[in-house]
Amino acid sequence: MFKRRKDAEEAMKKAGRLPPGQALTEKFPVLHYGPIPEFNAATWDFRVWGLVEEERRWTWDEFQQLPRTRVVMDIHCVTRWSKFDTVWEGVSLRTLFESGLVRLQPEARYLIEHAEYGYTTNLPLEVALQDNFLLATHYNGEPLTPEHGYPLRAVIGHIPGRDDLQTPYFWKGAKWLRGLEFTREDRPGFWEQAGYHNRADIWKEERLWR
Ligand SMILES: Nc1nc2c(c(=O)[nH]1)N[C@H]1C(S)=C(S)[C@@H](COP(=O)(O)O)O[C@H]1N2
Ligand SMILES: [Mo]
Repeated sequence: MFKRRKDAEEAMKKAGRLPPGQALTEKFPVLHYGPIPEFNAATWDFRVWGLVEEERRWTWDEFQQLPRTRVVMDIHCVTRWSKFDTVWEGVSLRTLFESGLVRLQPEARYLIEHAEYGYTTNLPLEVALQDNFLLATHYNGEPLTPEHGYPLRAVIGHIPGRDDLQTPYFWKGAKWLRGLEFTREDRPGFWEQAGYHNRADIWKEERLWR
């Protein structure tokens, strides 16, 4: 078992997919601050506000109708575990713009993800628009489990071969996501304020801010 994990890790390292200081895991660790929220389909909503032409509010039923995307990526947690070839399905932010469902004001430069209990995390707009950022409802073909963010979470990871894309650590994907805010100025989120790196590039090991 240990040997198999080590062999898989070595293969990923050879393939250039293991960022410095990371170790391969075959499990799916759970990491967050605070309790796991309850989900109520009747009261849940998803809001888009800030520097948008019109604010949006979708119910759970309406959110299901949005165009869907599937992305396979490697996820890298700042606590040094990496999980490879994870499969996510949900709604891509870029699709929301391209389909005209959300229209940004020209000054918008940052995305603030808002989750239950006031958790936030921030990304530059150009990163949130990449193919490796998804608003995910499903993991490996199944709805998210409560501890991994059911019913909706943001996900950011590395798409193998797409070294043109920026990849931050996994905390930049908020679980139990409830809304997106677009801003002109950057605004460090929960872990960023706690001392984690604002950009968090996995290849440069941008773990802590200082
Ligand atoms: N709402 C919320 N989302 C969160 C967090 C949190 O504390 N609250 N923690 C982040 C951190 S630090 C990590 S590493 C990932 C872990 O996701 P996982 O539990 O699915 O592995 O979720 C991120 N999303
Ligand atoms: Mo984390």
